Amino acid sequence: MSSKKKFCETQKCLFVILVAVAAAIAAICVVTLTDENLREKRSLEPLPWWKTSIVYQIYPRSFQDSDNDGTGDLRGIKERLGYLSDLGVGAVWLSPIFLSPMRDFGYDVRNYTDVDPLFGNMADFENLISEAKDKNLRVILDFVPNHTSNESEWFYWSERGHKKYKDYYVWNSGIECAAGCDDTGGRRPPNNWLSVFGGSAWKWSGIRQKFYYHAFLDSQPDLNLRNKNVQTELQDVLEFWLQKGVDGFRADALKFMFESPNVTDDETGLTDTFTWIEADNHNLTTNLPEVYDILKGWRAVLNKYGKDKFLIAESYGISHEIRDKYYESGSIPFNFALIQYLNKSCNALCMRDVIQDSLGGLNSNWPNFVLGNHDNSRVANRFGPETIDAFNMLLLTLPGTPTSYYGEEIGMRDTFYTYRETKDTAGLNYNETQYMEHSRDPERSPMQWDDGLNAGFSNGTPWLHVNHNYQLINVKAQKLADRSHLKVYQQLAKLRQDPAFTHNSVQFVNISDVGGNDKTILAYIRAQINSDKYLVVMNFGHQYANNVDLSKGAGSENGMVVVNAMSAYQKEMIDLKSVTLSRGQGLVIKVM
Ligand SMILES: [Ca+2]
Ligand SMILES: [Ca+2]
Repeated sequence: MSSKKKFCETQKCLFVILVAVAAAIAAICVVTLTDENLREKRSLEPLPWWKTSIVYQIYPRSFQDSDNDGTGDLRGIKERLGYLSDLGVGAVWLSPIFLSPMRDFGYDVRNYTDVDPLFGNMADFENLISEAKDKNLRVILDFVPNHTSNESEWFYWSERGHKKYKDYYVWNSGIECAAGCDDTGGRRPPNNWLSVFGGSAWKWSGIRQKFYYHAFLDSQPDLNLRNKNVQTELQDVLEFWLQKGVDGFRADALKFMFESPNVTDDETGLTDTFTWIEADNHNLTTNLPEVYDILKGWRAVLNKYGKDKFLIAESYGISHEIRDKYYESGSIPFNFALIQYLNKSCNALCMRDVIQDSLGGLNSNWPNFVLGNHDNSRVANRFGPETIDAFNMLLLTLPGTPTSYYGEEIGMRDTFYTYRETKDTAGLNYNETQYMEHSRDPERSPMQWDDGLNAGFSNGTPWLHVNHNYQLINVKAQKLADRSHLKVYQQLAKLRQDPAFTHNSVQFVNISDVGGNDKTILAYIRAQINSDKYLVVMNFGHQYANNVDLSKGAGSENGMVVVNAMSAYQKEMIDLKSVTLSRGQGLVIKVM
């Protein structure tokens, strides 16, 4: 329009303004209410399952062996679904179960739509899904889109220049080399890009007479995600499993999806010792923005099967800006802050900063927290066994979706394996004095079910031996005990169904304001409108915390302990003006 109208001449316009003013007043009221009552407006809409469920990660090799070949399998998992249901988790995420030569234990997929015989067959998978549905458990699969195994049929044909497959991977002729390149056709890699596992990311193929790019092992060639056919193939994989009834996917290694098309550019500042989980400056090989369109495409596929399908993205070392783009593209980026930034020297104040930073700027985006996984030492080893309950309490009472790693509910420990016993390539890439720093076997030891042979994991010889502590630490013993890590976990899982916990905000209690030590005590309130109000308090210090006054933060002098990681106070009224906590003790208190 060329001519400007005078500001608001019509009745319709006045009406719009009135509505806008009313809406603004209403918004101010809601904000005030939130500030005053530490509570959020509750939606009447039922929440999607992933907002109310704990996700439980199973490492299938190590969970339950059903046929005594020493390796966990799908039938084994199916046998234990009752346990998971009793535990109170809502979803299980299975690390890869697809056909694989297992150089990287399934993260090297030979065929995305086949179950590896080690884990069973398709009928076993279908039975598992069906049984999980009966028990109201969701199943999430691992999706490895960045690379396949070099034994994949796609790679076989790509290496041979087949018309359809020749551009399925990232091939390059490299640069002519004056000397010392006899094994690589007289050529050298096109640039200095490094593999995550060390050394050049380019591997010469004598068959194709070209180099191929591999961000990880050289047996894991990167797919060429710029190829539309590859994009379609991956979407077809998602559809295949969605049709089988899965509830979502955990997408692996997304920051590596795209590489710069300008392969003659070197990356600057590379060293052999960089770590890929840090927010580093690999601008040519990580975090390229093309990944967002791929994610949007996957989200569209998932939505065809229901809006509540879950898509969580592995996302080590990304900025908040990139995190938000993952959200915008229809996925939830895994939040690894509790893994990356918490350590023994991170006190309660530091933990609070880490949590607040994670929640910072999320707005309506749904938070999530992860405390452990198949790539990191167990909680008992990272922070000390006396803190197991407090850490499970933290994970299960923070806002958002928690992901628990198998065995953490009973406080399993890392297991020592000699160099000869080591199976993980990441460890075997190093020598006998260095392997322990790199091997991920210790956190992958078999689940400890009971005090019988091999902890009830297998009647055969386990692929990794069980931890020697299994007679003390096992599910059966913890079920029988009056109080155990397992029982604390169960109580927390049940409690977090309460509306006080199923929203995305948290109010920290300022301990130093009331003369307490905020380097020792971490405390926060969880509540929303019309819900009960809970105070969560944990002692992460190295000694007793005596007579901490939590009444001001809680807005009351009285509370009732509903979960207690130690023996005192259980189901008892408590004077919030004087709370005493031993090292590692955590309490959830219903404020009265
Ligand atoms: Ca087996
Ligand atoms: Ca890639």
